[in-house]
Amino acid sequence: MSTVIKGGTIVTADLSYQADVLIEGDRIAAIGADLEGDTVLDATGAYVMPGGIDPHTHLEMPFMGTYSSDDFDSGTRAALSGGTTMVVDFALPAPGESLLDALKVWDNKSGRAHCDYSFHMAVTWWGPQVFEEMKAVTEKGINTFKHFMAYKGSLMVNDDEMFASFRRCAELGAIPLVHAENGDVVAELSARLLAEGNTGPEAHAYSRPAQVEGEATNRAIMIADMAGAPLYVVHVSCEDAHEAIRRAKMLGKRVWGEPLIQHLTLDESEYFNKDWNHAARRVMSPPFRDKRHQDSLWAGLASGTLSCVATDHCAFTTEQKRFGVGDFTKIPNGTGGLEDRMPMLWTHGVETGRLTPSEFVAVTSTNIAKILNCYPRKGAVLVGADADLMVLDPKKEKVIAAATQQSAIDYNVFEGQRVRGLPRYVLSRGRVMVDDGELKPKEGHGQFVARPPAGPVSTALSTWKALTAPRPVERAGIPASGV
Ligand code: DUC
Ligand code: ZN
Ligand code: ZN
Ligand code: ZN
Repeated sequence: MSTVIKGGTIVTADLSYQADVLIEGDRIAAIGADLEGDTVLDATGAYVMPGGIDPHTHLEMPFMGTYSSDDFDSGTRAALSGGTTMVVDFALPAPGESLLDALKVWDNKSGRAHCDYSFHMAVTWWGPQVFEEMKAVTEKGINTFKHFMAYKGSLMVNDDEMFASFRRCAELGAIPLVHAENGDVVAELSARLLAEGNTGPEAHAYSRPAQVEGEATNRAIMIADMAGAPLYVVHVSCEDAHEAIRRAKMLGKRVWGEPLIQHLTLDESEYFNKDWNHAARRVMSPPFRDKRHQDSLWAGLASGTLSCVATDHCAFTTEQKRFGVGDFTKIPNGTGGLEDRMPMLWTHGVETGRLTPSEFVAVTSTNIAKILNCYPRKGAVLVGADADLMVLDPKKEKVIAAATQQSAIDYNVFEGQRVRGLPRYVLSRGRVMVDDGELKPKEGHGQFVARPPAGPVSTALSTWKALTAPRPVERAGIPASGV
């Protein structure tokens, strides 16, 4: 059985050109003119691009006393219907829990996936067991370790733990990820706001100003530099964090930043909506910011100082959000977006001229595959690559509505937005999952994508070398002890 996508314009992160794509089994078999196949998908007037990769999701995650409401079934259906063909979810050991045990839990849950997936591993505590298990985790094809600098008292790791873990990452050729917010300051501000009677969702935004993110981003970059590790900063939401990343990049450090589609398109005014439910449904960390920060994020995507667009998809129902009535710190943090990331970015990015179609492909797919080390199996339209493809129709449009979404929650933070650039076809390893706009899911079709360490980390410009080099006294033949 072969399939040919005919008559479209192929768009990659590098270039656009007219060609047909022939798929045999789960791979791309040929790219060229006048190809023939058993099944023909008409891509006339449309763009053929690598399926989206969402590098940041939380499906069925235990968090803040509940579980996020999209699992690998509804979550990956949502992904596919929006043109995303791979998700990278976070295996989350509770503090004290074995990393390998957590991985088994995530392995089980992901059996329902409709599209391919991979995992990051969260480091939520530190000790000899974690040090040992990190190696075993990389051997299972996971080369990314996430650190929460916020959520004091639960998931947060301190600087000494982060430094030790980053050094371990460097040794293993793995990449540390950070959720960069100063958890101590957030805890202080939250307690003070509550004591002053500020209990509503808008206080969530006051408790996490841009400075807490800027400070933590700077700190993580410096710690990574001292550890000789690269760094991937998730959900960069503000100029303060972006500035730190820009500066690090200019100094030759391997630091990547990931803004979310929510921060690019929604702003802090959402928290001042008089409807408590409306505001609480948009509570996530970091919170939405003002236009100045949004402009900075868009500029970062265009200039390349920010690399990937994700969702941090972590969906809670209104009923779950209402756990926080009377105390904003109990509103489960998280919003959805998996289904909407690609059309929202196309509409607000490409249609406005902020991004070119190739930049769109880069930040939704190719850059992510390269950084996370699954390129060119994923993120590419190349012979031999997995046939994870989207045929994007720039004229096809809809109005986003919870009533018609795949996600299991009862609202959508983008409700009412008119978007264009919807998928005409989506293929996951050769199987047509969206057929002429209609989702044809297949539970269990998704496979784990191994992403082993890419090899020794380049520490070219890192201060780690200087820190570990012989000291002046040792070079002079005097023992370091001075004796
Ligand atoms: N932020 C959220 O809003 N939800 C999940 C975890 C996170 O860091
Ligand atoms: Zn986070
Ligand atoms: Zn509303
Ligand atoms: Zn997250």
